[in-house]
Amino acid sequence: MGGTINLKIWCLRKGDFFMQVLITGGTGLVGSVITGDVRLSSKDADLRDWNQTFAIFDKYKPEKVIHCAAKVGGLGGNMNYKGEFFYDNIMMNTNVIEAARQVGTKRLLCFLSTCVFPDDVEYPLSEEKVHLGEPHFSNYPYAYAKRMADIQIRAYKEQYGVEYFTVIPTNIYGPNDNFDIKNGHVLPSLIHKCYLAQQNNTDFVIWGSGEPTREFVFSKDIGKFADWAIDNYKEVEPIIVSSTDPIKIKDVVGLIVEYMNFKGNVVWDRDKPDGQYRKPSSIEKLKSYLPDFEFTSVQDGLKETVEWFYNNYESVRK
Ligand code: NAP
Ligand code: GFB
Repeated sequence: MGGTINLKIWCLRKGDFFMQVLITGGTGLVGSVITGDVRLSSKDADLRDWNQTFAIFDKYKPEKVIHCAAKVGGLGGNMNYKGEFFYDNIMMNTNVIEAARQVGTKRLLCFLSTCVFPDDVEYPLSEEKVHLGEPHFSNYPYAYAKRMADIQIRAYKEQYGVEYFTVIPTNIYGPNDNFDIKNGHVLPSLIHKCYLAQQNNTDFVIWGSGEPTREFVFSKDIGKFADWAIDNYKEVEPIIVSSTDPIKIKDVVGLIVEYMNFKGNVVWDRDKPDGQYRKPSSIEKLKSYLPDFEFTSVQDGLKETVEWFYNNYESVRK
C-alpha cells in the first residue's frame, strides 16, 4: 500500500500520471465520442514518426489504448491520395502497436474498416474473410495498410501474449466529421454540397448513379461499442460493427434534401465513380456478445448531424 503511494508520488514528480485509457486520433469523428483519460491529436505527436510515437506512449504508459488515428477519406480521398493513404496508415499502425507493447499496454483496440474485405467474396462479409482476396481497386492501399494491423496484432498476441484486437466498422458519420467535398465520405460531403447549393442557388450534384448501397453507422454507436469492447472483448479475431441496414445512395440523398429543406435541382454526375456496388456485412458475432445493442437509425443520426453541421459551420473540417 505504502509502496503504491510512494510510486504515485514519484510518478507525479516525474510529470507523469496514472492513466487508464489513451485515445489516439482523439479529435476525430470517432475518437471524440469515446470515453478516455487522454485524447491525442496530431499536434501531440505525429504517429508516423517512431520517436514521437514512443515518446508520447512512454510519457503516459497507458494501460489501455483505443487507436483511432488514421489517414481517412471517402472514395475520392482514397483514389486521389493512394500513396499517403498507404504510407500514413501503415506507419501509424505499426508505430502505435509497437510503442504500446514496449510500454506495457495491456489492451488495445485498433479500427479497421469494411473496405479491407476482398472485392470478390461471398456476401455477407464476415470476420474470417478479411484476407481471402484483393480489396476493391479504389482503396487497396488503405485496405492493405489496415490488413497489416490485423497481421501485426495476431503476431504480437502469439509472441507476446498481449490482448490487442481489431474492430471493423462500416461507413461512419456524425458530428465532427470531415465535410471536405472532394475527399470526405459520402454523407458529410453531400451535406456540405447541399448547403453550398442552397447558399449559391446552384445544382446539388451527386456522384455516380445513386444505385450503390452502403451500411451507415452513427459515430456515437461506435463510441458506445468501443467503450464496451476495450474492457470486454477478448478475441484476437476482428469484430464487425454495422447497423446492417443497407440503404441506396439515392435514398440518403432524398433524406438530406428533406432535412436540409433543399428546393433546387438534384443532378447525377455519371462520369463520377460508383465505387463498390454493395458490401453487406454480418453482425452475427456482435449480436452474440451484445444481443440488445441498439443502433441509431440513419434518419435520426442524419438529422442530428445536419443540425450539428448548421450550428458549427464556421469551424467544421471542410
Ligand atoms: P478522422 O475524423 O479523420 O480523425 C482522424 C484522427 O487521426 C484525428 O484525430 C487526427 O488528428 C488523427 N491523425 C491523423 N493523422 C495523424 C498523424 N500523422 N499523427 C497523429 N494523429 C493523426 O477519422 P475517423 O473517421 O474518426 O476514423 C477513426 C478510425 O475509424 C480510423 O482508424 C478509421 O480508419 C476508422 N474508420 C472510419 C470510418 C469512417 O467512415 N469515418 C469507417 C470505418 C473505419 P488531427 O485532428 O490533429 O488531424
Ligand atoms: O463514403 P464513400 O465516399 O466511400 O461513398 P465508400 C461512396 C459512394 O457514395 C459511391 C457515392 O457510391 C459514390 O458514387 N457518392 C455520391 C459520393 N456522391 C458522392 C460525393 O459527393 N462524395 C462521395 N465521397 N461519394 C469508403 C472507403 O468507401 O468506405 C474508405 O473508400 C472507407 O476507405 C469507407 O473504408 C468506410 O463507402 O465507397
